[in-house]
Amino acid sequence: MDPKEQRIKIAVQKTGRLTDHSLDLLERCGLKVRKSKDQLFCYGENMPIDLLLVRDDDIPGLVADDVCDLGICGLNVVEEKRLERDANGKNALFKRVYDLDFGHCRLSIAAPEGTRYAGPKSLENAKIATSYVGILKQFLAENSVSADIEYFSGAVEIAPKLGKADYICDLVSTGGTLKANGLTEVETLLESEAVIIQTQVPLGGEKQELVDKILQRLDGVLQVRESKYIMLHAPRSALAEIRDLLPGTEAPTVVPLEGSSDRVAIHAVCRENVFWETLENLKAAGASSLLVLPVEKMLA
Ligand code: PRT
Ligand code: ZN
Repeated sequence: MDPKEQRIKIAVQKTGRLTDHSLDLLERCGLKVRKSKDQLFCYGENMPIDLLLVRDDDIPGLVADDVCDLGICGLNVVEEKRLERDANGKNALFKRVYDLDFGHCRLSIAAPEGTRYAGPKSLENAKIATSYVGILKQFLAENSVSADIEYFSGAVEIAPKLGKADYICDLVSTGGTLKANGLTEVETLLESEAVIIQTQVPLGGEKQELVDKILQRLDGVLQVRESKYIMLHAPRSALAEIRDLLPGTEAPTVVPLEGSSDRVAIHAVCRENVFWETLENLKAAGASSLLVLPVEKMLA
């Protein structure tokens, strides 16, 4: 390795809900990594980008302390760590630069079913169990409510059953865990998804160029995920109607069909998924020979 080579370090969750998606996205951006035995450090073989595999809670700190240039983790963790640093009089030193549209969940307050909840004032003097002390404190302060916060590092949902809390404040995705524990959501504090954070320390020309390139490739990767290439034949007279039926299409290509004065071939990239209903509506509008193909790569 050239010692002067500028390499980017990205912190990624080692094992957890975000790991596969994060690694898959980076791979789709063209990165090939060599996994080392201890799996803590992955050397980028074809790009000057290395990965550090760590616990998600450590990611904002690693970026803030300039150990890593970028990090991928949940907005819930990013916000909590920012508030934690704030409370300790430290600057955040990391900024959110990209939303990744996976790892969706929300940080919510939940109460045992049957609890009468009439807005934040119902939390006055209540005991609330959470691992998200910073975000919860901020919510209570914004609503001028004073409550007892009980810190739980895990299994927050069992706190009411154990008699340790009246409410919980935890992440919810399908709501299954709450239901299984006889709890119901009463308030959402934060809508979260996986995001990329970057150090606030200026990276310097070469490194910043590389970061910009990765973010541009991510744009392409995220766009093609939903995109489909659609081909069909249709009467020229139905063009306007067909165009309106194609989801998320800008300018379709229209080509005359050999031996037919009336029918044309239409090719278009649809930026949204194409469902069976769309195909059935296109057919009803006069389309035939419908073909929908996945899009592999896209660069705007
Ligand atoms: O070991 P490490 O510290 O790295 O991992 P971790 O155990 O802290 O995190 P992990 O892997 O569980 O989650 C990583 C990130 O995924 C979180 O910080 C969120 O940004 C995101 N995420 C998305 C979730 C969920 N959905 C989720 N449902 N994180 C946790 N949950 C838990 C929640 O805490 C609750 O226990 O799942 C349960 C609720 O799920 P539902 O579907 O029953 O509502
Ligand atoms: Zn964690």
